[in-house]
Amino acid sequence: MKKIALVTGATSGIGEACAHKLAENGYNMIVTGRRTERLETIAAELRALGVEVLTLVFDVRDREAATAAIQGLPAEWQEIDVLVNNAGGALGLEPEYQGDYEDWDTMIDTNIKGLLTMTRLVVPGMVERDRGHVVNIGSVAGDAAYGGGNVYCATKSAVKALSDGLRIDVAHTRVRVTNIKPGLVETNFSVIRFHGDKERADGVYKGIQPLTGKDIAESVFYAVSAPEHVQVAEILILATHQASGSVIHRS
Ligand code: NDP
Ligand code: 8X3
Repeated sequence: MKKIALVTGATSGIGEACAHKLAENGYNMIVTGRRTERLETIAAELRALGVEVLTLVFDVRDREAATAAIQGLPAEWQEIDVLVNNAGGALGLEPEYQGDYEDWDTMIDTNIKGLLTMTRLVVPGMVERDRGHVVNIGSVAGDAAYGGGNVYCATKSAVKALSDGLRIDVAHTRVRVTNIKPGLVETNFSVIRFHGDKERADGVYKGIQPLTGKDIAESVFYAVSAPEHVQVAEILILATHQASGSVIHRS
């Protein structure tokens, strides 16, 4: 029987690449996001790889919708083997004393509370079955703050704490927990961070070859496909010429 993976935020960037990588390796896929049409396009691409695909359209901040989606899964989709908590992003790069309240709420509600909701909904089944893998997409931003990163960095520090906490809480089971911490990855991330300012977003990746969603999907799959007795706890993956969240050498 094929294994089942659920990727949140599979409509773009890292999540989309993870969905492809897992499908290429034979996982039946549950892909989620808020954009129905985009999700259907991706589902068709994944089906062409020979796997079954279920799309779930909901906002991870909407706990009721998330609960209805997961509790309403058809019987044959309920035994999720891999949960990739990827949905998230950054909004703004203002100093902490000038940040936007709404941006803060969106980041906290998505990156922390949305990830927690998905974990709370999916992991009990993994514990009961004594198997499963939770991959949280954290960030180098969770290791140390950088200028203007304040609240985003705090949410990714929280992802580290929640990954470590979950790993402790499931240590009596065969469930594994991995925190993937990417550096600069060229996706829609910066366009969203700068509220649609494409030129400013492009500037983030100037003078350095950034990572791609595919690069991150490779490390997700490395962790997921490790032998059963191996738990890859964390992977920090940076672009060459990037030394940390704030040290980037550009040419
Ligand atoms: P993208 O903007 O390309 O993708 C973000 C994905 O998250 C989309 O599929 C989007 O789907 C989904 N999403 C966002 N908010 C919600 C929500 N409220 N409910 C459901 N889905 C949501 O960015 P990335 O691929 O770069 O980001 C993916 C993850 O990787 C994020 O957690 C980000 O913090 C993290 N990351 C990114 C890095 C980078 O440099 N790009 C580096 C380190 C970590 P939709 O719009 O359809 O809802
Ligand atoms: C995304 C990477 O360094 O732009 O988490 O915050 S960074």
